[in-house]
Formats: sequence, C-alpha cells, structure tokens
Amino acid sequence: MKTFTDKLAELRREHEALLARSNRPLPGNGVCERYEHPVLTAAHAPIEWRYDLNEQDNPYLMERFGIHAVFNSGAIKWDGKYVLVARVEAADRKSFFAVAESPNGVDNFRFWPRPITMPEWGEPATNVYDMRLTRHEDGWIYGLFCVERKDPSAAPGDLSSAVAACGIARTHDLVDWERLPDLKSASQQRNVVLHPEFVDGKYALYTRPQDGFIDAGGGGGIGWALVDDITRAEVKDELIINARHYHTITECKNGEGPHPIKTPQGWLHLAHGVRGCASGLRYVLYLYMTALDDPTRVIAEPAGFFLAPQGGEYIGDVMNVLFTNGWIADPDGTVYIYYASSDTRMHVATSTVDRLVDYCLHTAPDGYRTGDTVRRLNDLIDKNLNLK
Ligand code: M1P
Repeated sequence: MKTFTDKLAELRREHEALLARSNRPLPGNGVCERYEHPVLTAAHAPIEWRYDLNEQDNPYLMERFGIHAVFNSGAIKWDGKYVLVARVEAADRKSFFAVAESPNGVDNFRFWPRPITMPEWGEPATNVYDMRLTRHEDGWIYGLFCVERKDPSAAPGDLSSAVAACGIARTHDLVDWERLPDLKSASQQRNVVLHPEFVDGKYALYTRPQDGFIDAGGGGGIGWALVDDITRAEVKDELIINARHYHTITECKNGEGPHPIKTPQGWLHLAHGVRGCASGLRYVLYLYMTALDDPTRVIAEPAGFFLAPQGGEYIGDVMNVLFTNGWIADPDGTVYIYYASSDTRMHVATSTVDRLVDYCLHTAPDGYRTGDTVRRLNDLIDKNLNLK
C-alpha cells in the first residue's frame, strides 16, 4: 500500500512533469501558429495551494482547496520573463489573480508562490477577473479588471443579477498593488483597457459600455474615453470606435483584448467578438488597426475572425469561447498571443508584428452581404488564375 510519502512524491513528480513539459508550434495558416499544449491550466496550480501537506491533518492526501480553471490572463514582459496574471477560478466559483512566469513564453509556466491579494475598494467585490496589464508612460504598471457585485436592485429570489464595473489598481512589482477607485461610468463596464500613452495629456481608456451584466444592449461596441486623473477616473464623453454590426462576429458583443501594440503602420488591436447561435454565445478573436495620430480612427478591420475555437478548445466550462486579454510583443517583432479556451485554460499562439499588420492591411473588410463575400472570393480566384 502506498504511504502518504509515496503519494506525495508521485504527486510532485506528475506536477513537475506537467510544468516542465515542452511545447511545440503546430502548422498554421500563415497568420499565426498555435501550440500543441495549453500553457496554463488548473493542474498547474502549486500543490501547496491545493493540498494540506500535513500528514496528521490530511492522512488521505486529498485536495482541500479546489482550483477549477485558469484562464483570461493579462500578459507582460517582466525582468526578461513572460508573465501572465491569470484569472484563477476556485471550485467555489470565485476567481482571483495569480502571477505565472515562463522563461520563453510558450512553456514552463510556473505560478509565483502566492496569489495576488488585491486590496478592496468600496463595497467588497463578489468576484474579480480578466485583468488587462498596461505599462503606462507615467511609470506605473496598471491592472484594469472586472469587479462584479450583486445587483442591489435585484428582485427577491433573483440570485444572478449582478453589476459589472472596472476596477483599477497599479503596481511596480506585480506583488503589491495600490487600489484606485473603480471607474465611474453611467453604464456597466467590462473589458476596459488602459492605452499605454497619454493622449492630449490624458489617460485614455478603451471601454465596453453595456446595458446589463450580460447584454451589451445599446452599448454600441468598443468605446474610448479620456480621463484627466486616473486616481479619480470617470467616463464622461464616450465615443464608440469599433462598432458592432448585424450578421458579423460582433453581432451580440465585442470587447478590447489587451492594449494595442504600437507599430509603424498604426495601433494593432486584438479583440473578441460574440455572436449568438443555437448552442449559445460564440466568442472568437479578431484584429483591427487604428491610426497612430488618432487611436480612435479605424484604418483596417479584416472581415471575420482571426482565431476561433478548434478541437479541444471548444470544450470547457463555457463552451465555444476564445477570449484574450494578454499579448507580448518582443523587440525582435515576435508576438505571443495568450488566449483562453472555453473559460477553462490558457493557450499561446505566436506570430510577428509584420505578419499581423500585413494580415490587417491586406485582408478585405466585411461587406455585410453575401454578394460582397462572393465578389471578394472571385477577385482572389481571378488573381490566382491570372498568375503566369
Ligand atoms: O464566458 C465568456 C466571457 O464572457 C464575458 O465576456 P463579455 O464581457 O464580452 O461578455 C466575461 O465574463 C469573460 O470573462 C468570459 O470569458
């Protein structure tokens, strides 16, 4: 019979094998390459988070704290390491933030010993999630995230209505965070992202106004708001810069992913789009670009998705979902796109700034009608048939 010590040794061996597993790129479509294995999963959570390792107190070596999922991670290059600030969801459905780092961006991700203890602001949050990290030119690293609280006006017996707001915190080391007041906004807000540079001397936010906790409703798409003082941030004038459209991948909702990457040709944006179908909401990822001299002016938006669920990515807690809130652009132009599948696990896909810009600038936009789609396809076929 296996002793406690045998079982713990086996657990540690298996955990280390998972953490040390190398990852390899899979053949792609020229735009980016997915990787063979997810980069971060619930099973990556440290053994010390899940088990009481005192044999007297836990003679069966059973899990005492369930980690259910690791997904929707912010990303940043930190001290030469590829760092994710993951949304870790416990078995009790509450999520929290935890930092994991990798030496190469594609495998060997390991969590730091403790999760982030995020200070509260105002009414303590029921849940926090989906942090977008921005190294701002003011010298701070900001984390903007969704703060969920029960809707105070919910009818008795309604135990699911909630209110989403944008939490704001900043740090210099990813360990100690200074919590600032939540973003003041007339509507609910999720997927709010801080632009890395001042614009007209102000902080600039990508917003996502929404009528309800789930429904974007009259909130027309990805918005933009300038804020004088980030320590008292308020959405006053909100401009929709990337609108939703009927019969597209953004029909129900969209939301900015991580902050855009500055390229010589413009700001390169990664976002998610949501449409409804018989199996529920379908979340896919798309790219668009805005002008360098005016980040609110869209200069390119290829039709359709850039990444949609494939294979095992379809399956998880919330099926048919790809979501992203983190990417890292290295000085050599390599881009590490961190995306989650089905609210369950984290993946990476790699590309380059040049390839992603080329994709944006040379893929036709949506014509909103089937006739236009066929015309675009025929244009391509003609071009190829006329090649000598
Ligand atoms: O379940 C899919 C996603 O749903 C929400 O995204 P959005 O705000 O666009 O609807 C978020 O809760 C996100 O965390 C989640 O992955």
